[in-house]
Amino acid sequence: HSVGAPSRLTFQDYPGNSGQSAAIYGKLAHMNAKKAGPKTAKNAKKKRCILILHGPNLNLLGQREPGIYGHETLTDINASLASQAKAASVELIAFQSNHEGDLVDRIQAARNEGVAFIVLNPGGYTHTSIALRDALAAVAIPFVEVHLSNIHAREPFRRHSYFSDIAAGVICGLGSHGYRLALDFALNRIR
Ligand code: CA2
Repeated sequence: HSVGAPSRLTFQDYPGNSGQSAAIYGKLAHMNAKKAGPKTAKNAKKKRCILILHGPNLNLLGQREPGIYGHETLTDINASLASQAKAASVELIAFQSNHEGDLVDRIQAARNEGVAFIVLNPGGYTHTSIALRDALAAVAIPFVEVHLSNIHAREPFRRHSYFSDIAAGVICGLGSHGYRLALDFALNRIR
């Protein structure tokens, strides 16, 4: 990853349904195509992808406080998530920023990019950011909130999150495995 810059981890098209439902989908698509005429940009199937969003200081992973946050770097985690998404033929976008406004911009942009699901570790903004919460509520893209550490077993100020009540779910305390579980959930949800 690079701080402040999005990294496209995979570029594969979302394949849509598979097996029996693919056959049904194909048939319906064919019937609709007859009625609607040739495919236009408007009715073309939109690509769906998953956005992994990392908040402030998570660029330091693996370099400091391994006792709390583990030994893996953010690059390691993103690479692992990328291969997980690739195996499911889904495109993944990973973005980390130390700046609240950049994270808000990234969430707003997601609406126009076919992002179907967000996996979010808001970092320290978990406990402070109404702006990030408002952005997620505005785009109405479902998300899972992930924390490496168990925020309920630490200082009292970490117990409150501005995101948990509007999240599809919350995972905390499972280290980097939490991201993989969240992505697994997201991959199943958008199928
Ligand atoms: O446990 C988590 O994932 C947190 O979201 C991490 C945030 C913290 O403010 C939240 O309460 C819980 C902090 C991220 C800081 O990451 C560092 C990584 C390595 C070294 C120092 C900080």
